[in-house]
Amino acid sequence: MATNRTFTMIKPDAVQDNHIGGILGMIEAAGFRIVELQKVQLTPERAGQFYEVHKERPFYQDLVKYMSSGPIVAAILEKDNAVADFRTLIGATNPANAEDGTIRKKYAKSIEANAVHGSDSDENAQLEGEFYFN
Ligand code: YYY
Ligand code: MG
Repeated sequence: MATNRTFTMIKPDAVQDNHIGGILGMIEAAGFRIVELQKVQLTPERAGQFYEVHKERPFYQDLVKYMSSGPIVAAILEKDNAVADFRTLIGATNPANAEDGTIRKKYAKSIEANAVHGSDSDENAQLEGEFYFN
């Protein structure tokens, strides 16, 4: 059964560029309820821990530096089929491949500064939510 919750972060560039409201607006307009919400600055250590699954990937060090470069907004979202529907709403990792109407198409600047995170499974949604909210 699909979970009814997922986890997201609005990444540093999008926060810096005043897109918190625009992105949360798209999320609510798509039928998600914001269950938890927090603006927070990650240390490099915390960012590294969050993305630990990618630590062998070539982009890991840059990603950790980027994600700790300014405040982010973390949120838990609720909707039927939340994980899959949210991945559809955010669009492809590389904004060059993101479809019209997606958050990344509208707000992402690059494959790294791609505006938002979205959990990729029910299990990760649970773990990532717990990383920020008890
Ligand atoms: O889940 P998603 O964010 O769409 O992509 P992942 O493959 O999980 O990668 C996590 C994060 O890493 C991505 O949002 C940007 C960054 N990244 C990158 O900087 N360069 C890549 N070639 C792939 C991913
Ligand atoms: Mg991912």
